[in-house]
Amino acid sequence: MKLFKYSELTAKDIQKLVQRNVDPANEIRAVVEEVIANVQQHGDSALIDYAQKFDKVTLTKLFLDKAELEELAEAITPEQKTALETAYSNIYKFHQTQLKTEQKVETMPGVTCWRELRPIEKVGLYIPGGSAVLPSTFLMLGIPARIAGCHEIVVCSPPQKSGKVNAFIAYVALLLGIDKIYLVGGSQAIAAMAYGTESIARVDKIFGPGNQFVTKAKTLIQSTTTTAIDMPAGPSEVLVIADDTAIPAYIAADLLAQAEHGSDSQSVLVCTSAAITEATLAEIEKQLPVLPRAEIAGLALDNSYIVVTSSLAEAMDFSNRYAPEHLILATHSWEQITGSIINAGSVFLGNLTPESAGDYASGTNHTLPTSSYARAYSGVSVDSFVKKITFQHITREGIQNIGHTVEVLAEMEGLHAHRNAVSIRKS
Ligand code: HSO
Ligand code: ZN
Repeated sequence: MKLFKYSELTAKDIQKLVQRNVDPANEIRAVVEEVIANVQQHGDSALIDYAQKFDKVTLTKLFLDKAELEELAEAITPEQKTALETAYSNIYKFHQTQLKTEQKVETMPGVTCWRELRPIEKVGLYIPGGSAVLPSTFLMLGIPARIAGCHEIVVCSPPQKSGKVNAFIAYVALLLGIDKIYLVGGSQAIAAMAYGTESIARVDKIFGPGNQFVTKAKTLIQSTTTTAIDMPAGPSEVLVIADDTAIPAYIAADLLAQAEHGSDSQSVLVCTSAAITEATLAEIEKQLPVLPRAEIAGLALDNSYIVVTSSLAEAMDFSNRYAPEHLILATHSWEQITGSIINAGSVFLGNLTPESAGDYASGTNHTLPTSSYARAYSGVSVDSFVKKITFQHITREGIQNIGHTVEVLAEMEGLHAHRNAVSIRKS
């Protein structure tokens, strides 16, 4: 990991450090555009061809049904079952409180306005299955979709070598009451859910992380269809702020947990203590080589860095500029600095709160804005699966109260039909 001193960094250096995932794109874009066009033209048969080409499996049908999912789920151990169920229950509990009814507001006597939630009718969930299969992502997307009450939940996940999904994905489908999974991965899955094919329904909004091809497809279909997406997603990242009350072995473990996601992941340490920094580097040397994904994690660390600051305030300043997907405050003083967080996807407080807890089971969602999108985006929640529709009702008293104001404003804009729509009701 490269090491920088905050005091020696110019504004330009900082700008460079916090910049990531600059779209290398045109090659990826060309490939993805071709896939999208092909799926649009040839539907299911293109999907079967891509399963052969990219996933190296021959599919006789594009989906697994409930009986097949039940059979696959039998391979799961009681311990694994309990872990998935505990995660399910915590994530459900946390997300359920997000479904709030808002108060009606009487803005003037007789003029009442309010908002009501309605689920997005058809949603598409993309569950990645490349270098790591992520049943936890299925929980993180499926639970809020269920709580929101979405009518149709289309799930796509790439077929494994067996031509199926693994037992954990199958079990999560059953927990969620989802009885069909389409065996489609990559940008072709996004195209299928955005345009629809003979067997896959077009959806209103697509959710889920994925590789660069999936991400590119999500951004492309956004401008060519009326299907929305959850957020633009880049490689995963963590920023750890640490002081001399942090524990180097824990910091190293957190940085490595992030790094093992992919060689393009980024782990950043911003530390007020040179001694803790040094000890963390030594811990990384110790913990890295024994990881099964050491090679991937090592590559990610090459793309990662440490910034040494002279105070927690400076560290937070850097973090706010970076706008991390995950922010860990490895300090006893976390309560004093949470108020100064401006940009972050999800925050982990104190030495005993690892990101892994939130990745899997504490209750918060792990689908979060990356690549500094945390400046403007929130993570996935029940809100992401609903629309908020505004309503208003005006009484006879209300139209008298608001009428003149609207008439004057309509006059200002020279829109007389607007004025008349009020005047005609007032008299
Ligand atoms: N850290 C990832 C989520 C994840 N981690 C899934 C393990 N499995 C993005 O927040
Ligand atoms: Zn993770």
